Amino acid sequence: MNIDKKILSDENRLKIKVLNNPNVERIVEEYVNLCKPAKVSVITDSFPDIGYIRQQSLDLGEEKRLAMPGHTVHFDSFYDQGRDKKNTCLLVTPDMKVSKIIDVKDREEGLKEVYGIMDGIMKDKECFVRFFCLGPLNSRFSIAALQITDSAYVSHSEDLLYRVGYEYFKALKGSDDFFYLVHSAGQLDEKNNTKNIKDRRIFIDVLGKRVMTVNNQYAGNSVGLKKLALRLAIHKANKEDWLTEHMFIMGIKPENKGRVTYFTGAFPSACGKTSTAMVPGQQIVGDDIAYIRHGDDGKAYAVNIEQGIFGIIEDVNPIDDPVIYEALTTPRELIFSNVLVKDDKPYWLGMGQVLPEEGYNFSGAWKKDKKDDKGNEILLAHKNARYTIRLSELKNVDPKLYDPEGVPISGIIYGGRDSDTSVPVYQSFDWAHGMFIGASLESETTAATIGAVGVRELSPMANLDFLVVPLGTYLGNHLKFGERLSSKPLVFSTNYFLKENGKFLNEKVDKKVWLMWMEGRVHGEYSAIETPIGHVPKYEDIAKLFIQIFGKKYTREDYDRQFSIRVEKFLEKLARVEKAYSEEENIPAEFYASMEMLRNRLIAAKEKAGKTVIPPGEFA
Ligand code: SPV
Ligand code: MN
Repeated sequence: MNIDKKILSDENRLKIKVLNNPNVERIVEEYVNLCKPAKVSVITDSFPDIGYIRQQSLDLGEEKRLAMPGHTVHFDSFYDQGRDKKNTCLLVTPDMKVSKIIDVKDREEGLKEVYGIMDGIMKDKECFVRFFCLGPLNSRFSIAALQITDSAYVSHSEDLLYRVGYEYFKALKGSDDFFYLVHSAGQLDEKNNTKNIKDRRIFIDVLGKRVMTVNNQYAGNSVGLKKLALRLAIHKANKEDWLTEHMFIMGIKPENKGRVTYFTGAFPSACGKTSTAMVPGQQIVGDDIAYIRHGDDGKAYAVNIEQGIFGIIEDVNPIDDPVIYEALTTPRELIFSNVLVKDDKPYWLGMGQVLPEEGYNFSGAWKKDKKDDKGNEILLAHKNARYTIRLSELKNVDPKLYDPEGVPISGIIYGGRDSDTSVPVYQSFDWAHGMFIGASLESETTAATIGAVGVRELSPMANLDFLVVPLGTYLGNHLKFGERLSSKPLVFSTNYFLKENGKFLNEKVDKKVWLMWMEGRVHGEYSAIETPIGHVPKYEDIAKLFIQIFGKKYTREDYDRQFSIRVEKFLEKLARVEKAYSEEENIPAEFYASMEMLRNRLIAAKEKAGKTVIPPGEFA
């Protein structure tokens, strides 16, 4: 490798040499010589190497120790508190087909631009070279990933979130069958925050199986293995007939039935995905990204490509998220980000206790009523403040997290932030209608991405932000994937956010009832009402579940208010979806067939009932 010995020591050089992989050598050489760090550290799977990263996160000031053993805190820059959609784009060549809804840039131009920014970007900094495995080791699902970063925090986060893969790279036997992710937080200010935020770029180059991301720190932008590798995997899956999804994986375990039924669920960011997977009494496999493949038995199998959670901390409290709350308040290795710190203790919004009126947060020293330059109030902690933790630290981790075969999927859930249209839970008529439900998923934007919140947007399969293939290709692949399964997962829709007169119609914990109903449906334990939108639960079944689970009375009025079919609202939604898809090409015919079927059923129901809000009982 043509890298100066002062920068790459013999010891570090040897760690690369023994991988026997000319592709790795070429990539490391290229980016080290471009980014010009003062020093390169190559990190293997060894305990001392990983301990070194943990220590560097502290020594470099990217993390600070908190009072509780193992806990640290990291702050991202004030302007880098969510995924930066504006500066994220897919690099395309003139012959590449993509959707209008995907942000693209000419590949040649983009590479020139980002190489320009990367030239010398690691000046005086240390560069970490890391090897990971996306998915369990020794699994047909898994993909190797090489990470180059100058952030010890990014590297430390990846140790919590991913499986180490130095040994896995040796098994590649020199092939280039891996993704690579190059990151630099850029030059930092006295608060250890990116100085050149205006030069923030996240360029996805599927042709080179790589992502270059610079001048950022927020994990959704910087941690290559998370949302950046997700995009590369979507590209790969769509060429190879499997699925890469923005989905949790969980085992649902009804009481006294002696069984675990695995579900996946796609929810846009900050819409209850993690908290669903963490419902007390259930088992979590993963909360964010699933690879799904066909099994020999005709079922779909899924693995979590991660082994940790980068979760939203707001509203994690002993009532709503008891398992996570306990994990976050006891000694173990974990990283808080963008919370408030006072006397070396972390605080966040909705934690269920009296909060301090001053402390230190992502804006620096903070006092209640502090305002930003524009006069807007700066909250105690950012609404997208997070925690990073290994799943193995949680009591409810599923024993199959590391199973190379994955888990068999019996149900798929789609859920968005919808205040006025859909019911809390229903089931699709069939796989194609399920695809339509996923493809027409809408949600109101949240603090997980930079920009306005509360704007209703289409997000097919909650994966729109990460799509790098035409929407028609993606949906077609999804449809075909299911058609080939002899035992198809049932497909459901949930909505936790239904409101009336500005108030939520459900408690957060109600989702456990919906989960149990869906699980029961898989086992043929509940019949349902066929309504124009799909199969809706019967009042008696839901009322019984409320009693069983919470000892709580669930009235027929509650049911009618929550489960009535809002015909006009659904028709409006179909019109929005149709418009959003009108500029897309090659959308599967089944999508439009489902849309027409729904529209006709809704209109017929309205005419028959003579009203636009119809209680489900009227369809029974
Ligand atoms: C999400 O926003 O969907 C997340 C967090 O899971 S991020 O890493 O920012 O993508
Ligand atoms: Mn996510």
